[in-house]
Amino acid sequence: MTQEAKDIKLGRFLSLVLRHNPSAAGITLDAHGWADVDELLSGMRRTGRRIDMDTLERIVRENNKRRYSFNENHTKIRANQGHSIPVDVELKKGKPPRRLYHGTVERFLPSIRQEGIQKMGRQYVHLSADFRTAENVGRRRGTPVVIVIDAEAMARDGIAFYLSENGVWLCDYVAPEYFFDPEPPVE
Ligand code: HQG
Repeated sequence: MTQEAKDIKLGRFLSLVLRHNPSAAGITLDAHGWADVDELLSGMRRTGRRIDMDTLERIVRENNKRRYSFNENHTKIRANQGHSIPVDVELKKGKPPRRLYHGTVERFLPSIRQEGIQKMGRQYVHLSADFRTAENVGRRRGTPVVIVIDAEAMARDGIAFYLSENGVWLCDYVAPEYFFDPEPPVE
């Protein structure tokens, strides 16, 4: 396996540990989602994975979505967003762009049209600032469908938006009244 492929595999496990299930590496996160780096490395090694500080630094630096951050002296690490467990990653409130995009798949549309976009397993609904990114989010599950959202109207109505360290827009819920018509993927 190439180093890149190994890093991607380790990164997947890191996301599992830092967002959903820290006990998979036998560790805990603090209230702000931080894991102790030494504990994380030894916990990951206990599962049979080969990882050292240089590898972890490289994974964080080269991650395609900047999913993780270190604290200043690199003794702690956390995921920037995407958690299903209740941690407070101190997200900053922000004024969203006029439109935001949610990538999903056709089969969820009837329910989404009826109930709006729900957080499902995660702490927030995830929205993208551009169409292409949302398409890629949807593509994880099949042929993508992108819902275009009137974020300007939501903000005007007092709905709070947060911007994660890696540029994902988050909110609690998007009601169907804020949808423009879903658009097909761009060829
Ligand atoms: C759908 C990845 C039926 C929703 C991505 C989505 C993103 C509904 C799925 C981040 C629904 C939830 C998050 C409703 C929402 N009825 N289905 N009422 N409301 N859904 O994975 O947005 O690579 O929790 O459309 O790039 O897909 O992990 O959310 O399909 O940024 O860093 O329910 O995860 O980032 O799925 O993805 P998810 P998501 P990472």
